[in-house]
Amino acid sequence: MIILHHLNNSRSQRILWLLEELGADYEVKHYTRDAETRLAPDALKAVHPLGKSPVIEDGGKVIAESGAIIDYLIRTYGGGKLMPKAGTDAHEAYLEWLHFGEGSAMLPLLLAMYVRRLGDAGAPLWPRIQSEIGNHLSYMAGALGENAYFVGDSLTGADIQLVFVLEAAAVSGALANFPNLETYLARMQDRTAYKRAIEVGGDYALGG
Ligand SMILES: N[C@@H](CCC(=O)N[C@@H](CS)C(=O)NCC(=O)O)C(=O)O
Repeated sequence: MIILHHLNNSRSQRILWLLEELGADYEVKHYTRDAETRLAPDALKAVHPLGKSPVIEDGGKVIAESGAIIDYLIRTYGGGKLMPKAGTDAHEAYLEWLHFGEGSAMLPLLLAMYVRRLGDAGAPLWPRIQSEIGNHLSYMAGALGENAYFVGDSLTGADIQLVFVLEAAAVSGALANFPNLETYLARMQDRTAYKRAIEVGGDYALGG
């Protein structure tokens, strides 16, 4: 049985959504952020040395990093669904988006979250942070265009990885200039599996 170590209000919501899309059998172990520091409890370090979420356990394997978890779960339990066939151009695009979500897009969004706490001291950093957020969102908006999904004509793991990025961007109002991303996000959040995952995960301030 797959075990998901789930932290409230976190990227782990991606994995819950994916497990619901897959219709997989899974168990959730819930962890709650410290009310003041917003950090994960130490108990997560007993599962994986980084002490972050998401982490899954499956058949003796412990896997961290949402992109790696999405890739593993889809390859193992997807039965050909939720990713393009390996060896195709679409599969290369799929992998690129999976990595882009955490490797590029999240960095300026996280910087924004931290630099905001610096008040005036952070002022010199804002132009670069904002231009990078805009750069990533314009790239995503241009690639998505009027398509329903980021890759191909059905949901893939890339959409699951990227929706969290859009949710994080929406918090600061950064999506307002990108109506196609807003429409796409609302459509993804309206999926039955997404909504079921919210019920299972509990407290999730980023969703809708
Ligand atoms: N790149 C990792 C990031 C993991 C991560 O930073 N998770 C956050 C939650 S969104 C976390 O566990 N933070 C709590 C802490 O650092 O104490 C992934 O995509 O899984």
